[in-house]
Amino acid sequence: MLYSVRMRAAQGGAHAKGGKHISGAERLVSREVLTATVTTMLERALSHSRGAADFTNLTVEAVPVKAVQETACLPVTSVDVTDVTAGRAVAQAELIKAGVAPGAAVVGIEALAGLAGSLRGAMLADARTGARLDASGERGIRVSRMDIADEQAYLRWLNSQGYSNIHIQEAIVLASKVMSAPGVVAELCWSDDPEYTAGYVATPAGYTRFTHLKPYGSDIGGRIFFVKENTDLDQLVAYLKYQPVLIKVPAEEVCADAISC
Ligand code: PML
Ligand code: MG
Repeated sequence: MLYSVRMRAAQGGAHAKGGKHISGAERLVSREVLTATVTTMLERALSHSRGAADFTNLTVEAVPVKAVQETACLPVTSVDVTDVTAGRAVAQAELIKAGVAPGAAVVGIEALAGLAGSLRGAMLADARTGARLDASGERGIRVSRMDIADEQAYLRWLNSQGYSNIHIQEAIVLASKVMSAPGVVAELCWSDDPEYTAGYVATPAGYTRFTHLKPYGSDIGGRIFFVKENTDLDQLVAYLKYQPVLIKVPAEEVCADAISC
């Protein structure tokens, strides 16, 4: 048995009562690490750079191992850009390369940039027009029930590429699940953490990070998933929310030196 652990935290009351979204997290873990996972999530909600939560919802749900699908982790590339304008221009080009229509890429970037507050989940948009497809409003569609299959191997794999922060760790897992979903062409995301300016475009071919997609100090972030025409939206949303998925990193190189491996 595995356990889906989900946290969402807000300040000024519960999300449904107008509280400001502070933090959210998702894990899919074994019984051995369940208690520690819950504690870490609670601590995170209480000491977040977006503010201390006064409402935290923690859900723990058993998931039978036979229900879990596996999918490959996306390869990661980082692109240094000088500022937000340059970052958004290259992100737009990456979306178009993945099959998002040029106009739809512009509409999607504007939709994220025009948010009045952070989305807890993601917007779904038509990859031909950029028009929003879901009716989840300010909540967005929350991708849930996913984790990395082997955390230590994942951290080694990330570290070997110079990546160590929690934003990257979590975002690659989420994006890898999203790219395994039926009908998704690409994802655009930038962080809601005011101290974190990076964001990314994910496509089925990989996860490309841009060092500036949002101005420093802004606490408005979110995600938008561009979806192919004729996609069954109910099926897609059910997959994103409910299908348990574990992400597998590439097998490690065999290494003679056990210490550095
Ligand atoms: C978030 O955690 O708020 C989203 C993070 C997006 C960017 C992660 C990265 O640096 O690749
Ligand atoms: Mg965040």
